[in-house]
Amino acid sequence: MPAEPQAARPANPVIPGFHPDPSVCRVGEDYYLACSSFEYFPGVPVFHSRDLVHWTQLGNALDRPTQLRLPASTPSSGGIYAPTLRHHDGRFWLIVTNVSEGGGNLIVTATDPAGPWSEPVPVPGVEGIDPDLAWDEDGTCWCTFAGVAQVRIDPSTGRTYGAPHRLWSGTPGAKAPEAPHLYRVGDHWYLLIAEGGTERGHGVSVARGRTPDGPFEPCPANPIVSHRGTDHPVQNTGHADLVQAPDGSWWMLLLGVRPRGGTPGWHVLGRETFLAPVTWKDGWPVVGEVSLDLPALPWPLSPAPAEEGRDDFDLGELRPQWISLRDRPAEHHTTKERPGWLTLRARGGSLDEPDVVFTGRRQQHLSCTARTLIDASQGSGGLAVRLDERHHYAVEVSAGQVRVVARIGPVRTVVATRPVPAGPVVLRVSTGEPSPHGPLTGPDTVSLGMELPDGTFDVLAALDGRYLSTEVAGGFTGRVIGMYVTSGTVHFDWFDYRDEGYRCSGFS
Ligand code: 6LW
Repeated sequence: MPAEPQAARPANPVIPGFHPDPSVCRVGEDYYLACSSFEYFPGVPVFHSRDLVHWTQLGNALDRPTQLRLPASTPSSGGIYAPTLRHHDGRFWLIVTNVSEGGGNLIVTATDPAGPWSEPVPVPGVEGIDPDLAWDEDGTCWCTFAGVAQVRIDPSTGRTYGAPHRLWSGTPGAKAPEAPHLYRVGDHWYLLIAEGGTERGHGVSVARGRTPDGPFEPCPANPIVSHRGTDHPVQNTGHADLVQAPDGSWWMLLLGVRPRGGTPGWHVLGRETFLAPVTWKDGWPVVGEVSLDLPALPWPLSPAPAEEGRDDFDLGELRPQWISLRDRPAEHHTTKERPGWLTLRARGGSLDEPDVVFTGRRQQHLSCTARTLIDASQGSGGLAVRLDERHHYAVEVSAGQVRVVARIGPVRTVVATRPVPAGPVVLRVSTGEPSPHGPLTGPDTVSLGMELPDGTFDVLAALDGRYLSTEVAGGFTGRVIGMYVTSGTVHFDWFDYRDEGYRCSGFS
């Protein structure tokens, strides 16, 4: 058994793990936040907080096949990009892009952000990613999107009026002006954007104007956020949204990554959501440090939500943290067939294929342990650390054997095998610090194996974690640890995930 976890000290990132492109709004004392979800189903996790630090996932805005169909052609890092979440006229409005075949921009609404969310309203007149919705005093709604361009919209029908017009392309020479959000603050409209690309050059810039459709003058201090060219442990800072607290203070939620190891630094958890303080000077927002420590908060923190480390699959439904690849039909993923167990039934082959049946949770801590009790007497399957189809490590049970399989780019290999006696077995993966190796040190080590009857971890393989990092695999997601089936039917009695408590040691 792993050691009991220590109580986690609240810190940045406030929503760790692959939770990028945060969009936030406040209603009274309550904050709500939504993120991107790419090729996973359900899509668009929605969170609630009372203090901007502790966030609890309420659900997912796109949780029915009628709202989200991701065809098998959806590549990893395709699917659902960058939502904007707003509250207007007694309803929550969420606009988001589905970049997969037959997708496009769409709007869903809800009176309760925990759901149900409406069927999607398509927005064919907006062809860019990262759409934003903002209403002016007359009730006119403006949809602003990457580029940066804007068009007037009726968000209840998705109809747009006229052709989109270009608003601002950000700092001359900076690539990818995107992620616009438009706000009225005092006498000005502020257009906040990300630029420089979502990698190490990422940043946040701002412009202001007297009307929501421009013209806009850029802030002389742009970029107002960027860690480009620094050795700060939080990198790629950008794609931000602003929110004002009930006490009048302003805050930014934005994405950042935590690279580790030698050069060039590898981040393995995807892009995570950080909190930073905002003040105003001469009519411009000034952003405090985006760091691994929490900013000083002018209010007491609410109690930390209970950690849902262990799932016994006895709720009848899967908790909202569970995500599956592209869809989750009941014939292939169910907790009803064998109550108290998650049953996965194969429809495709290995983890290398897009139609593999896989259900997992985001790896949210730099160092963690995940365990599951598997009954593979009627099939083959296991426990995987997945970045995408081409980058994953797994410990798998099949025909009386347990084996560790590694897929790195075009190469797939069985790293180790062991006979196992008949009956259920506990599979285990854990991530920890790598052994120091100067500039060649990786971000972490991923150990995979099974538990012996006395609970000790029989490590079949300990593999360099860099191959399950964004810097190697590319893309927009992060690691997901989960259960999968490659043939027949496999049952999982429970899944247990623990933070092992390491903090970021930075990169060089
Ligand atoms: C998103 C863009 C970005 O649409 O990455 O970091 C893209 N910013 O704004 C995918 O998350």
